[in-house]
Amino acid sequence: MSNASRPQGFATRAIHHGYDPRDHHGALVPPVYQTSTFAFESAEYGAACFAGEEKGHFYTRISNPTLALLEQRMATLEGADAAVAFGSGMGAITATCWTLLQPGDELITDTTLYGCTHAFFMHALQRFGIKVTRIDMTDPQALADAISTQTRMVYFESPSNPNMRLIDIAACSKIAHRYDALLVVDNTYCTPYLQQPMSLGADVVVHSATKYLNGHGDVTAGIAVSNTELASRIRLEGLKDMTGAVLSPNDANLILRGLKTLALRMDRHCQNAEAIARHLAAHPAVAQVFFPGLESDPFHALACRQMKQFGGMVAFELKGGLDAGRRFMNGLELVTRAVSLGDAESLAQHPASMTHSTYTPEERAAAGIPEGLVRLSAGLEDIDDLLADIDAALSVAAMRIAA
Ligand code: 7XF
Repeated sequence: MSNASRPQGFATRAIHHGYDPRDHHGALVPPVYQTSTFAFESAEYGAACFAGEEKGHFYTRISNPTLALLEQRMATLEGADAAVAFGSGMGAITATCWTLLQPGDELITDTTLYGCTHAFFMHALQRFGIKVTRIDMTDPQALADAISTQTRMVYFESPSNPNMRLIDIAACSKIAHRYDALLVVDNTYCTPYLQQPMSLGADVVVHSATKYLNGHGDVTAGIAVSNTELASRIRLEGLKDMTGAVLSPNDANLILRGLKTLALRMDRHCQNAEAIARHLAAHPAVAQVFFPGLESDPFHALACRQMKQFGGMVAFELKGGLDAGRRFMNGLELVTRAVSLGDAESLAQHPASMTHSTYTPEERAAAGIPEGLVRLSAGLEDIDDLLADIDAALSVAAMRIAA
């Protein structure tokens, strides 16, 4: 096979895809087109751009060469034709839903979602006449029972934020497509390095690129990946007219930089998370660990089928519940108390009072999010330092239980 026709691997495409230095004065790193608007060579050319007859860039809210490079790279990494970049994950999610749903449609979703996605579905979409049905999608039969011709979209995260439930993407896509509903999967926790939902039948994959894709905690961004027709609609309706949630070219450049090390970073995130999960599972102060890499986890078999590795996120509950969880968090010195995830720094947060405070306590209970749950994003530090910090915080939490 010639070099040109040989398919390139994930890491190679994450570094090179869509860019040739020969087209840019030999610059190794793609230039950043930090511009809001673009000069038209004639009035007629400008009019043709607006009419969609010319493919040129004309305003950054619609397209920009730096954003286009990020979009091409994410499309190839997810195994899709096209992508649309956004200024946040919520920008990508809201623009996708506003574009693809209309009043009278039904959206079926899992009981567990990131808190603001949950709030958007329950409080915004419902206000505009879209019926939102929440079911336990870890059982695909529940989707088969709930779906109808009114259902236009099936939406879930796998693993879910924060309680690490896994959903069978291939099984749900078959059920959704029987009813011509679109399947949208939030792949933030996995990134395409660990899981490629398009290959399992998803129609749209959304991301908070704020997390692993950027990986350095200095950008908010989002991306929606799909076929060309859906991407064009999401760009021209959801991005251009409905949300205006455009990404800054400088921030797109930082994500392009982050993608170059995505494969390396994910390997280390996954190794550290697994070591932390096993350590917690063996600790007497810990009541329950949520991590699909543990053989005892109810989602272990599906994780082995659906994910390349088990991810960088761990959630757990201490025997002393909420109070012990708070003491644990306050006892941490190396692990940072912060929301967000996927950064070099390990982060710990309390879903019930932070990322998932948009749920009512009843909704959290129904979703299987314990009030005392602590969520850890395993960073890239030396594992011995992380385990020492976690152990010290666990003894702070346990000592007070004993007292
Ligand atoms: O708009 P953002 O870039 O913050 O992304 C929203 C989002 C979408 N999907 C998932 C699975 C997410 O986790 C997020 C953001 N989650 C952060 C967290 O859970 O820590 C947000 C902090 S409040």
